[in-house]
Amino acid sequence: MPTGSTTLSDAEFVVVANRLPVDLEKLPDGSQRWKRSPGGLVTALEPMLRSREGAWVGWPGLADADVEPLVEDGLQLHPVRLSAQEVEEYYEGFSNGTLWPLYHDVVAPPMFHRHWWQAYVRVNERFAEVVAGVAARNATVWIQDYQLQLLPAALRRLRPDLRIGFFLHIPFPPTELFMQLPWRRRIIEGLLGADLVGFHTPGGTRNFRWLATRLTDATPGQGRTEVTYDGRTVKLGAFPISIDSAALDKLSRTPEVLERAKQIRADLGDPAKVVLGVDRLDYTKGIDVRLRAFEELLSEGRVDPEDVVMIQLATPSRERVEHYQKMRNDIEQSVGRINGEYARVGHPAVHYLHQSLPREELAAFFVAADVMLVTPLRDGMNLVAKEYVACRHDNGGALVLSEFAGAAYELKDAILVNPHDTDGVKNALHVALTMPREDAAKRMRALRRQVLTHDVDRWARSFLDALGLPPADGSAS
Ligand code: ADQ
Repeated sequence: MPTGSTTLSDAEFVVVANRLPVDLEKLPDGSQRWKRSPGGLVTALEPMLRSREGAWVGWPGLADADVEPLVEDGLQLHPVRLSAQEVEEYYEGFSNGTLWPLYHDVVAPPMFHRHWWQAYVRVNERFAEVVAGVAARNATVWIQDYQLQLLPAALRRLRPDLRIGFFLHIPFPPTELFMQLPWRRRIIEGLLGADLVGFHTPGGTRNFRWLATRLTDATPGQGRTEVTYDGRTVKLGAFPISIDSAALDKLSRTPEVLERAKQIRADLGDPAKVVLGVDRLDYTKGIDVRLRAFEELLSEGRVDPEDVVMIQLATPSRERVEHYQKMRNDIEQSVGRINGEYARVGHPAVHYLHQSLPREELAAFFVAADVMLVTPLRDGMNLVAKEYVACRHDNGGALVLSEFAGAAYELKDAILVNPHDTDGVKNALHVALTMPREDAAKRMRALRRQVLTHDVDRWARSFLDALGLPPADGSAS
């Protein structure tokens, strides 16, 4: 797949993420090939990277793989090598077994292991070396997410000339929780190596500012959006991420998607109402919360399984981590129990697909669903909520959204719920199922105004503007 349309050279703009935008795959015959892994971040940043002949630094997704840097459609890709043990300790361990649960309100107990931390330090330093070798003098580097929180400072030590931005895609936790981390000061110092640290919400910014001034020598700067540290100004800010709203809106209007949506409803037996959940299979997403709410509504007779069908689509995720295996079993058991009680042959009450679906298919499900249930216990943003809204060009459908998703700050016209309050979730689902069409359409119109005017491109631009990156056609830094 890679094509050599340009050659490798020092890059003026570098994106760094745990993963490259392409995955290296091992085929049964032992050979390797690249596979595109299109995500929102890639879509948002690709045009910007290409217009600046930028570079992307990340792990190719396969342990112990020695791969040379390559150029793909004008985009330089620089792989960082991770050993199988580092994948286990830095990625599955410290990133997903310590930081992920800690930053998501300790929904699952975080594990603190010194050897995981040491691997995290080592891998962050390796990333710093690779980036330092790729970035041109005075280049701009944009670091993504919780796997790389030590990278800003590590990189600054090697390359003080660089302009460094950092964006956290998950929540930055309340101080009481963050203080549990044995290496708390090191993480804050790592982040303070950046010129700009961005979060999804003002709450994340506040938590970080408080901790920075308590745990390090940082002092509050002018206003609430900066601190002074090590003789430099570190800017802080909320930059709520979004989706390519216009593209999804357009996709959802195509005859193929509209036809497929009809077919999905027909396959379900043309029920009066379709309720949908779409998530990466993760314990933070509250899939159990919505199954419980649905089950209780059925058992109380407030919802009739002849009229209402629920679909849960779940992308497989982190399948090697024990907590995820257990959660998958629990969810599948709940689905089995609900169907055992309320289904009839050929007519399940809950349809559950543990599969990753293509974009077009996902859009068809969004178009087909009368109620979208997004009930995470904690979520940095939650793009699914925005994707559903972008697909409802008919102003139909209703969004039930957790207050604990970053998206709730912007999507105020959703039916907001506290996912810890089962009765509240049940009532919200019931309200969504029975809301008069005009009331639902009024809410959806307001939601669409928000999502269509605040897309992922605007997110990336506002972050890079705050970082001081001039537009591609302006003078380079
Ligand atoms: P995630 O935790 O992965 O992202 P989310 O923002 O909801 O969560 O994005 C999931 C993506 O996967 C969506 O684009 C969705 O359409 C897609 N997806 C889910 N199930 C799917 C399926 N079965 N088939 C195909 N696609 C599926 C992290 C943070 C979020 C934050 C994002 C971006 O946890 O809070 O919003 O990063 O910053």
